[in-house]
Amino acid sequence: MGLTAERKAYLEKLCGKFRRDVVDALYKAQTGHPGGSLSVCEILTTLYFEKANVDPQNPEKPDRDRIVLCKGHAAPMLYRVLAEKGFFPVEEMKTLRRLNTRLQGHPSVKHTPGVDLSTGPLGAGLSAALGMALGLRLSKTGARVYAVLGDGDVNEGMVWEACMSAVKFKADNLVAIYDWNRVQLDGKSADIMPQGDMEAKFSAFGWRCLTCGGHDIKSLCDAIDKANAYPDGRPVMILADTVKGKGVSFMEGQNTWHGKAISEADHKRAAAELGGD
Ligand SMILES: Cc1ncc(C[n+]2csc(CCOP(=O)(O)OP(=O)(O)O)c2C)c(N)n1
Ligand SMILES: [Mg+2]
Repeated sequence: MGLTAERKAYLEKLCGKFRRDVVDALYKAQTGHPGGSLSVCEILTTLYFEKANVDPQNPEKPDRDRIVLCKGHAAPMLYRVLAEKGFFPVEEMKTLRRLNTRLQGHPSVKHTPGVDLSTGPLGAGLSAALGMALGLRLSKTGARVYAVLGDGDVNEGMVWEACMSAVKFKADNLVAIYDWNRVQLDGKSADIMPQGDMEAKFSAFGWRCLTCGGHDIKSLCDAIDKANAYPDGRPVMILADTVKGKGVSFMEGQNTWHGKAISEADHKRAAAELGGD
């Protein structure tokens, strides 16, 4: 069934709440990554709440879809989405980045319910996701693997090795979503590593390439539906147009908000923009 207007409004409301809670958690922690977390909000919400086959009551079920947050530094948003979905209590967000927490600075498959792969080193996620996709194909469960990449991932040679291998092995149960905000840790992608025509590049590697609005839940749903509708032997790359720091005006598009502690004054400003309690 397509996305109803009610469901879309519900998911958008959730995203508003997630943004506020993540900013609050990062403020409390005085460490972590605001920009990339805010950027990936709708992508993760659409996957976990609308498109992926996951079950918090049975987090290890073998036929579940796998979701790999390759850009592991955006863990706070992943945790907030997982908590809302029911993998662990929302209250636990208070422990973000504290000693002995299950919610570490980067996702840990060993510690955090619902996490399918420990990530953080950029570039490694897509290769692991490909391995998962090939393994799942052997098990004939129909499970799919969604890998969420950032600009920093795409800079890494290993991603392009995975791109070639995924085509060679016809991994059409692998869907990569590129959170394409065009900003990295210390500047714009255009300055750090100019990307050129990404659609042409992934297509030339043999991927089926789609584009969508990365903050538009309907657009994300349509792209994921298209990706899954006609597996044709090719892996799928969804280029999702996003804004780093989305939702907080003074963070939007600013690499300076990649990984910076939020001051009391900035937290007040952000909270006023995001609303909520
Ligand atoms: C291999 C590797 N090199 C460097 C880093 C440090 N690092 C963490 S995040 C980041 C930039 C990531 O930018 P992007 O993927 O565009 O993330 P987003 O804009 O979505 O936050 C870098 C260089 C890392 N995690 N892994
Ligand atoms: Mg980026």
